[in-house]
Amino acid sequence: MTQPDQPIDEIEIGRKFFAGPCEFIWAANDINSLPKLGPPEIAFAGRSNVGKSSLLNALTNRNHLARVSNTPGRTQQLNFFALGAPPPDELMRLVDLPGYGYAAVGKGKIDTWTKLIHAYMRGRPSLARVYVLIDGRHGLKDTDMQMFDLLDRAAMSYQVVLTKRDSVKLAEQAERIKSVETGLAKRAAAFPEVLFTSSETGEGIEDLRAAIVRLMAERGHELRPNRD
Ligand SMILES: Nc1nc2c(ncn2[C@@H]2O[C@H](COP(=O)(O)OP(=O)(O)O)[C@@H](O)[C@H]2O)c(=O)[nH]1
Ligand SMILES: [Mg+2]
Repeated sequence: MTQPDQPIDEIEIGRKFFAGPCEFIWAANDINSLPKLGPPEIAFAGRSNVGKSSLLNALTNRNHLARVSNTPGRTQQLNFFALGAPPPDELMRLVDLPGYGYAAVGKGKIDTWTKLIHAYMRGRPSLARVYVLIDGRHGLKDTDMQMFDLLDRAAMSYQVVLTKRDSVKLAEQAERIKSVETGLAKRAAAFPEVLFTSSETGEGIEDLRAAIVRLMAERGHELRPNRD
């Protein structure tokens, strides 16, 4: 007999769900080329090189779902992935947002980026939450604050995930989480709890999956592809 309110159950549901079907379905270059509305969407944002592609791969247990690159600032599209069942019956979508804060793309491109992300967040009722990734080695940067401003303005629910935990000394990890939580304290749309993950070791990945399972359940959307 499972107990739906136990975190252990969410971790198990998350493990099964993210091991299930997952495929790339759509790339949008602008706000007019989004895919038709479907199941809930979870979007991932972060500065270029923060480890977003690596985290999407770790989350979904795939090696090449999202391209891991050493060349920041390349992807300027919104990439959509269908999970839980083959499309059009997918239970949830992941959305890989273009990276921000890469100076070399220039101001014109940054404005285009901001407009696109803002329009997507404002006009997408199926968007359940944005995960904002922050490099755990460096903590918050000005461009992250600008991202939070954008999310707060759009009244878009968001949660911070610190990345590259394997590269941060154990003694510094709690401090890093605390300083980010302090930075989020007065932000209306921010989820108060900060996660710390490593795509290299898998630390924190099951907590992120569980957080997504819980969020979906709160919206009345159970992620239970295989009941056994
Ligand atoms: N040590 C460590 N390096 C990571 C981790 N995640 C990503 N990286 C490295 O960070 C760089 C950027 O990763 P990528 O996933 O392409 O970042 P993106 O630009 O945000 O998509 C690559 O060299 C990755 O190998 C992690 O959890 N630990
Ligand atoms: Mg990437």
